[in-house]
Amino acid sequence: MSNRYDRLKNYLAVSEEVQKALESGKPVVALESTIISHGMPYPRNVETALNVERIIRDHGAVPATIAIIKGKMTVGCTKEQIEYLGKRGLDVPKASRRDLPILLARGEDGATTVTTTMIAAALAGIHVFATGGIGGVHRGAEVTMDISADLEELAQTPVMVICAGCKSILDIGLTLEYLETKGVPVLGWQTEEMPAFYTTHSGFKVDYRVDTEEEAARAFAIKQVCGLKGGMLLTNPIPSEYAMDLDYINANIDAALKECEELGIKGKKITPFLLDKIQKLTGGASLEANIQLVYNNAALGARVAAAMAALCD
Ligand code: PSU
Ligand code: MN
Repeated sequence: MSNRYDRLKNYLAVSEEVQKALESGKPVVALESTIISHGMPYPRNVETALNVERIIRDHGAVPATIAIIKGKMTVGCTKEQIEYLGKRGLDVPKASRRDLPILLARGEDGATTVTTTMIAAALAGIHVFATGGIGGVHRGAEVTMDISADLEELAQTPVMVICAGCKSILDIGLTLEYLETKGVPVLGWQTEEMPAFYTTHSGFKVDYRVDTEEEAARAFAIKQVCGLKGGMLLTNPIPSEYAMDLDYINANIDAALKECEELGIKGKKITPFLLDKIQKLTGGASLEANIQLVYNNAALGARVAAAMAALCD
C-alpha cells in the first residue's frame, strides 16, 4: 500500500492558487462552509461568501473556502462550488469530525463546521481561519452533554480561529471554562471583554487582550514551537455600528431556545435551527449583523495571516 501522504491526496484537494500561495509563503485564510449551507438563507449566503473572499483578497491574502465536495476535502472552493453549496443549503450534510470519514468514503458532499474546516486547513498547512461564531457548551449541557466538537478541535488542531465570540444560545461561561481546561487561549482583539456575537458585551472576560496582529501571530507561532498542540481563539467584537440591542437579541434567543425544546430538536440540528429561528424572529436584523461581523473577521483574518507569514520570512 502506498504511504499515508500519497493516499491522503485522494481525499484532500488543494486548489492551485492556494497551493501556490502556501508554497511561496503568502498569507492564506481558511473559511468554512456550514455558515454557507446551514447558517444563512440563499442567496445571501452565496453573496456573503463571495464578498468575504473579496475582502480577504483586498487585504492581500488568499481565501480558501473549505468544503467536502464529492468525497474530497476541498481547500479553495471555486465560485461555482460556493454557489452549489449555498443553493443546496440544508441538503448538504453538516460535517463534523465524526462524519468526515464516512462522507469521504462514500464520495459525498459536506458542509464543514469549524471543526472540519480546522482539520482540512491544518492538513493543507493553513494556520488562520476566519468565521462568524464557534460552537460551544450549550445551555443545559450539564444534563444534555451537548458540547460542540469545535472545542475539542481547538484543543488539538493548530489553527488560529477568528470569530466574534459565541452567541448566548450557548452558555458562554461554561464554554470559557471548557476552553481553559483544554488549554486553549482565548484572546480579545483590542478588548478585555469576550464579545457575544451580535453584541460586544457578554459580561465575561477573555484571557488576554491583544492589540496588534503581530502579538497574536507571535503567540500562535510560539505555541507551535513549544509543542503545545491545539489552536487559539481570537475574538473580534462586532463593529459597534452593527451591534444589536442586548435585551432585544437575548429575548429572541430565549424564544428560539424555548421553541427548540418544545419541538424536541436534538443533536446537530440544534444550532442551525436556532440560527434560522433567530433570523426569522428578528425580521432579518440579526442576519445583517451576522454578515457584517463575518466581514470584519475576514479583514482581521487576512491581517493576522499576513503577520504570521512575515514571522516566517
Ligand atoms: N455558530 C454560529 N454560526 C454558525 C455556526 C455556529 O453563529 O454557522 C456553525 C459553525 O459551523 C459551527 C457549528 O462549527 O455551527 C457548530 O455546530 P454544533 O453546535 O452542532 O457543534
Ligand atoms: Mn451539539
